[in-house]
Amino acid sequence: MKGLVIKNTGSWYTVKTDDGQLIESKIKGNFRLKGIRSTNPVAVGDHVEIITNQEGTAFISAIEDRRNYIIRKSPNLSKQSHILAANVDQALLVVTVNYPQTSTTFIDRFLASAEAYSVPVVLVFNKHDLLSEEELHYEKMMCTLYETVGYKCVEISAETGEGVEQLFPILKDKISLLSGNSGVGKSTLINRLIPHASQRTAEISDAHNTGMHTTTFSEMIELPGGGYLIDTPGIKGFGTFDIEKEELTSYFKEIFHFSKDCRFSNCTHTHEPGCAVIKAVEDHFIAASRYQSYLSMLEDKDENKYREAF
Ligand SMILES: Nc1nc2c(ncn2[C@@H]2O[C@H](COP(=O)(O)OP(=O)(O)OP(=O)(O)O)[C@@H](O)[C@H]2O)c(=O)[nH]1
Ligand SMILES: [Mg+2]
Ligand SMILES: [Zn+2]
Repeated sequence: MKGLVIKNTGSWYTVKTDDGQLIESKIKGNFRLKGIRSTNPVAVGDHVEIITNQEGTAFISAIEDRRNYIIRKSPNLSKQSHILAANVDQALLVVTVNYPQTSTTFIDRFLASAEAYSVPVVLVFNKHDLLSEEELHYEKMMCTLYETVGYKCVEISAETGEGVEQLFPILKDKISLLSGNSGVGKSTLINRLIPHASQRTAEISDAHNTGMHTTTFSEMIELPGGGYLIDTPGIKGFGTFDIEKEELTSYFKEIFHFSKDCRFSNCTHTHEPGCAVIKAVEDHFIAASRYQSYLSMLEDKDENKYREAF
């Protein structure tokens, strides 16, 4: 039987079969994936083949080739990685101008790594209801900046439901990864989109203006209008450790655009004469915050800190 892995808790995988059954499955003992050294060879979003047994559970016997997958390096085992999700159509990055404040560096690093994985990103500005006039103005400016670069932005309040309907056509029939710092309202948004999901949400801690991690396993949640949302614990971005320094330019869309006019083809846009990127920053065609994020990623590479970027 064929199915889609929609949940992973420890060694158990919940597989939704093509005829709509949910079957708890395990990986066969000797099951290995070619070329990937991972702590979990199967991930949510994988299309698998299963063999059922008398107890009503099943073994996963084969896995279909992935269109893409998102990995995170295991914190302990340096050579191994953890697959967070496979076959992702897009990522929804939930950000907040305040409560807690999401930094532009965080957003830009996430966007750059998503570019590296060819995963389109939609920026979801949440907690609209909490913002002051000034913060709303800042939110608008951020939206304009990122729309100009080429990312779709929506402004919502997951708590009140304001603006959430803009997400329906975006999410329809797609597998969407939900990301964002802890406390920005990912679980609240899921509850809003899927009334019966009953995601646990956390009270934000006033003292630090940050939330607590309350989501502890990978799960795909089926949307009433078709499609799935993946709410994965603690994703701060994609695994970026295999981005080459020379490639970094191409992961910042507007920097890449201007870099074609740099005098040197291997220009790093830091000090070179005739650099069209630096000129574009000076002329305000490229936002200073974006350029700073680019420089900070480049610096991490220099110091070989890149592996810990997220
Ligand atoms: N006022 C307001 N509060 C919100 C909104 N969205 C979420 N919250 C609150 O913010 C807090 C954190 O929300 P969660 O949904 O738990 O955040 P999360 O992103 O799932 O956090 P983690 O699971 O830790 O990653 C909760 O107290 C929510 O009620 C919003 O749009 N407006
Ligand atoms: Mg949560
Ligand atoms: Zn340059």
